[in-house]
Amino acid sequence: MSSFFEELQARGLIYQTTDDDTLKKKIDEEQLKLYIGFDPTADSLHIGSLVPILVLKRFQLAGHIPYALVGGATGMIGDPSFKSDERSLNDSATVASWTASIKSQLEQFIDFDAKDNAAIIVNNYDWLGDLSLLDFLRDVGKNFTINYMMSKESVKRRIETGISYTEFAYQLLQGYDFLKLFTEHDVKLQVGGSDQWGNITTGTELIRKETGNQGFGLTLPLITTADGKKFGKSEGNAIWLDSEKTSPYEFYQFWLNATDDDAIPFLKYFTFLSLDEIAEIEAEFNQNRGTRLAQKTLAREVTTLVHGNAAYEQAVHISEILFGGGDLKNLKARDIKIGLKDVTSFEVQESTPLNLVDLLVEAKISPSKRQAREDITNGAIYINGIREQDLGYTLADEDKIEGELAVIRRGKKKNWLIRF
Ligand code: 545
Repeated sequence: MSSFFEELQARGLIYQTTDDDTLKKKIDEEQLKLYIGFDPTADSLHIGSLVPILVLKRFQLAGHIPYALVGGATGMIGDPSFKSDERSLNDSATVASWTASIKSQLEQFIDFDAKDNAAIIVNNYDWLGDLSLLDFLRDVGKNFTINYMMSKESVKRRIETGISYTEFAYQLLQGYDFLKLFTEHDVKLQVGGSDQWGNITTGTELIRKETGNQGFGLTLPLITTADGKKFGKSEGNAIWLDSEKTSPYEFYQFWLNATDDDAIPFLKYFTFLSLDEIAEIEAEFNQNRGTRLAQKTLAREVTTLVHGNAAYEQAVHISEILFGGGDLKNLKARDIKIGLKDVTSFEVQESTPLNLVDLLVEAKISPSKRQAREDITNGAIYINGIREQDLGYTLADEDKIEGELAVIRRGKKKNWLIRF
């Protein structure tokens, strides 16, 4: 594909721009500096930030210079955009520590050593931190009417429920950042999710008023799923980029569980496979969706991007052990629970007998004592992946993975999760 702008369009990554034609020309013909901002609202980014992060990388691969802005200052205020309630303020030590974590996460994705277009990371605390209130009101605030600020979708939505003056002023801080980066770094384009449109256009407006020049904005679509479920959650939990908060196995499983309808668009948004490669995968996948080729490719590509190849291989290995057989002892209880979330689980009570024959009956793994004995002698029973043929076997502490659970398998496929 000759044009990078067209490639972004073909991937479904462009939701809205301030000026399609001029921007397309700039993106395709010049080396542009562009930025995306991330507020430290938690100690880690989650997959809701992945499309924007990868877009920074896409621009870099196309030769442009990406700026990642961490909102050390704006994180102390809270963006009201598309939030139905007022946020509670975080204290400055917390925000400072989250700023550091977010910064180091962003650093994994973009290249700070690229020869002609090294990425740059900035923190808006460096200029907003000691901007005086009087200067702010005179230099920034004077450019906007309350009417203009209230016309933003993000503010309008909150008029009924209420919005503090603090959050109301947020758009001016983000606008000021864009002006600052525009005048001092020649950053001409701000990118963000579609929820950021109002804040981005406050910036282009401020740039126009203060400098008479044109800044550009581009928004990305918010990712939705074909079945209308909220994207980015699994069993109600956010999928974080930090492997301590969401294990690489859980992360891998999340992508593997994408529906058939989501898998192809997700390949376009979340991977660097070319559109031609994706078209080939789609054709093959449509021949036989049972292969789950699209989901497997997606899970491989995104897990490798975020956690590296070794973590991806380990995730595949965990699946093989869980579903293909093998010793489960070295797996994490958490990963086992995720992998086996759909299997029947049995809660061990004080009164539950732990000798194998009785436990098989109690947990309804074998229908009767007679059958239980037969299953054991026939070699059909596995504890944590290891065959157990001793009729007198009693489950002991060493069978409890992290003291919490054991997996009993009967026959080739059927698993039970025994919870202690
Ligand atoms: C601050 C100052 C600027 C420019 C931008 C900002 C941040 C912006 C904002 N963005 C969102 C965000 O989420 C928290 C990240 C997790 C720790 O609030 N006002 O910071 C998200 N953003 C990426 C995309 C977004 C947006 O980081 O723009 O749309 C999500 O896809 O919600 O000068």
